[in-house]
Parts: sequence; structure tokens; C-alpha cells
Amino acid sequence: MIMQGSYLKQLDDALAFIKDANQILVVSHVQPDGDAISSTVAVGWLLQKLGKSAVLINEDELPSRLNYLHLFDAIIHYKLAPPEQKFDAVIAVDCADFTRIGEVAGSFASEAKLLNIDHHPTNNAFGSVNVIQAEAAATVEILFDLIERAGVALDLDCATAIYTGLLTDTGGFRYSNTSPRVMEIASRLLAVGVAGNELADHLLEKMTLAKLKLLQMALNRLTFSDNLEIGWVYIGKEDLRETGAVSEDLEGIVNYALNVDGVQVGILFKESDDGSVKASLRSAGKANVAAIAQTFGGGGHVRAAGCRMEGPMSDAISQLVEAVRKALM
Ligand SMILES: [Mn+2]
Repeated sequence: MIMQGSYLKQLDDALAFIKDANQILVVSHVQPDGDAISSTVAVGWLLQKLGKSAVLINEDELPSRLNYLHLFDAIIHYKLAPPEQKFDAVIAVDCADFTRIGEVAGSFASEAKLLNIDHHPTNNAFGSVNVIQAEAAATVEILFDLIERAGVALDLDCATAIYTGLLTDTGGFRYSNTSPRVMEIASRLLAVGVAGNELADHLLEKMTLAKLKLLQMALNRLTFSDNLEIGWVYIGKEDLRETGAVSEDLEGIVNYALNVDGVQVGILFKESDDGSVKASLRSAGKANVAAIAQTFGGGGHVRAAGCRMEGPMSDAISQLVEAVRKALM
């Protein structure tokens, strides 16, 4: 791939940022997904290789299915153990805007310098240094380039993390973001020794009985608009407790609404403990769900986006379904 000069300049600026810092806080977004955690540990790995001290952190509990990742156990769960220290240098990965960092922002010194590395097209360049590459399928794809630019050779630990981020953000190398470049990088990672088949089985196929029960509950509630273009499911705040499922088990449920023939937009509504509702939108291509989510203060990608709404659930559903219906007209 021919890299744009401006992208290479961003990568060099990122490396200069790292060079200038000694101790760096590395954070990703709240309710982290595979790309968020893989990016966190890949940056941690790179910082170690460059002789920097890194503190890895996330606001939320980490998805336990990612516990095979190198440095997974090193990531601090902010809500349980907020660090006393404030950090002057921060690297944020996979965060489309500053609010995605969540409460961890409380650990930033007031004059903290921030390096923002992300692939969301809605990223608003909130860093003092920004590496934003909307063509990248995942933030780990940018980190692959950054590591290569730094001249550091990949090992199996880091290759496994990058592969994990690519696999999860491309839905198993199936979504439209699965570019020739993604497959090229995946090929390089497999050559390093990554167990692609095992990761696919572990991350995409296996599920707990609790997750299956949650899915069963969601499918019972699957609802469609009259013209069958919009499908949605909702999960109430008691449902996770009732089924024994955890929030990472919600991943993928929205696809059941989207995958029905003729459906243009699938939505998963999830009620939080405070009564607010988190909506995850997926588009088959006709609607730009990032634009719809943005009108509710959210954001994301054209085909995958999210927003947080006020409760009660029934109001959130009627408002968002109406907005999607208008966008599809
Ligand atoms: Mn991502």
C-alpha cells in the first residue's frame, strides 16, 4: 500500500510524542471491545520496547474472553482502583471523542499532552497530537503501521493483539472494512505464528450458556417496523442479572435484527442501571447510522454507530425508530 505523506507525518508526530514522554498513561474507551483492549496492550507493548514506562487503564471491567492477551492483567480497572498519580502524557486509542475516555480523564494532569490514535471517521481530533485514519479497519491497523514506522520487530504477543483487534472490528474479516491492507497485515501476523483459527473459534463461535439465554430473550422481543426496514431488540437492566449474562454478551445481538431480509437498520436498546438507554445501530448500507446517532449526541461509523438516550425504554425506542424511519425515507 502506498501511504499518504500526511499519514506518515502523523505517525512520525506520534513517535516524537512518545520519545518526549517518560511515563505514559494508555487508555481506551468505556465498555471496551476487542479493538480497544488490543490497541491498549499493543501500545503498552510498543512503549516497553521503546524503553518507556506505561500505565494501562480502562474505566470499565475488561471482557474476560480477551484474557489471553499479553498485558491484559496489567490493565488497571479505574472504577476499582483509580491511580493516585496524575499523568502528563496520555495516549488514547480507539476513542472517537474525549468523552469516550470516561472517568479515566480524572487521572490526567491539567496540562497533560494527549496523543489520540483512532480510526473512527467522526473523531474530532481532541488530542494535542492526532493520528486519525478513517480508512483503517481498526485502531490496531494504525498501530501496526506505527510499530513498523518505529522499526520495532513484532513478536507473537503483539501480533496476537493486533490480529485480535482486526478480527473483532471486521467481524471475522467479513465487514466492508476488510480491505486488501487488512488481509495483508493478517497474513504478516499469521507468518509470525498467530493462531488465527483458535482466535476465530474463541472470539466468534464459542459462547457461555448465559449468553445464549440472553440471546434467546432478545430474540423473543425482536420487533419490526411495518415496512420491515427497521428491526430492533431491547434488553432491560434486570435481564443481565436474570440470565447471568455480562455486558460483553450483548455484542452481536443487534445483527439478528439486521440480518433479516429487507431490514436496513438493526438496533439494540440496552437499559443502564441509571435508567438511561444505550442504542447500538447497524446499517445494511442505505442509512448512515453515524449521522442518526450524532443527532442524539452519539457517533460512530456509517454502518455501525451508537448513542445514549434518556429513558424510559419505550420513549427511547419510539424516538430513535422514528428518526431512523425518516432517514430511510
Ligand atoms: Mn475500533
